[in-house]
Amino acid sequence: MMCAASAKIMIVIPTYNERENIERLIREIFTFEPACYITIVDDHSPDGTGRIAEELARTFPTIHVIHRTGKLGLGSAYIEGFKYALAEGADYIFEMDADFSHDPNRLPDFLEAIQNYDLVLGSRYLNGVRVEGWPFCRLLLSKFANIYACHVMALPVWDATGGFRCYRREVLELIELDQIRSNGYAFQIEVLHQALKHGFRVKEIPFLFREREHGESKISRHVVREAFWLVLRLRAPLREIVPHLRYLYKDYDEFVNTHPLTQKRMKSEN
Ligand SMILES: Nc1nc2c(ncn2[C@@H]2O[C@H](COP(=O)(O)OP(=O)(O)OP(=O)(O)O)[C@@H](O)[C@H]2O)c(=O)[nH]1
Ligand SMILES: [Mg+2]
Repeated sequence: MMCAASAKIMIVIPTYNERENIERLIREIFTFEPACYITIVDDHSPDGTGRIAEELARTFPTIHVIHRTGKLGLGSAYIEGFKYALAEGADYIFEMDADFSHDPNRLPDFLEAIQNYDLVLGSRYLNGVRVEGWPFCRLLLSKFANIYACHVMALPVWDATGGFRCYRREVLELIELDQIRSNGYAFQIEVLHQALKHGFRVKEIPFLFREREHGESKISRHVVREAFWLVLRLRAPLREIVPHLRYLYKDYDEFVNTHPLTQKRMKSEN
């Protein structure tokens, strides 16, 4: 297995109006992972985030900026970033928001976990709720969205919509990125679903999500509707949902290991 020291790590950060955050975030990332590469995907932010990113790329040679023509959506920004990371030979590819909701000091924990798994999810809802700064209604929406998605799709996780993740390159190589059309929460759910369908080993690690201090949220009603319909479209057959419920609340590791899709991959590998 590849050891983290020789692996190429790339962090993909989509940005839209993150002027107050981007530079500080980059500097913090480098204090925790000095050898990593960063790809910023900016959608022609009206507040000039793209220009700041460009200046940062001149200072730090391991930063690359993808400038897009306008606000084309979060999912497609990730897909462009992932494709670039694969083309550049990255071994471990991170998804991370620019607004400090995802604390860079946790990057080493993801890298430790990815040594034994294919996809590591930062989880707000594994063994409790770890969200700071959200109004109760927003928390309720997010928590219920995850209960709904994970149960209806029989996903062996507690947080399927989070955007703090680390992928082995093999996962992104096998997933059909061009088939993914969703943009908000649905994007995260769809990529996770595809990874599980291919039988990749998924691990959740708990992290504390903090609401942004600077800048504005880009979340919309459309994002919620999109996720609702995606989950129904990708719903699991009842025979998968029943054992899912039995295990999920009992022995989580056993559940992941006996998940029918993981079993399928193990068989195909032997
Ligand atoms: N390139 C690009 N980035 C986007 C787009 N929409 C959001 N982002 C970025 O994606 C990340 C997550 O977006 P947020 O607006 O923070 O969405 P959220 O985390 O669900 O909501 P809040 O944190 O509550 O504001 C941030 O880094 C945004 O700047 C987009 O259309 N294009
Ligand atoms: Mg955010």
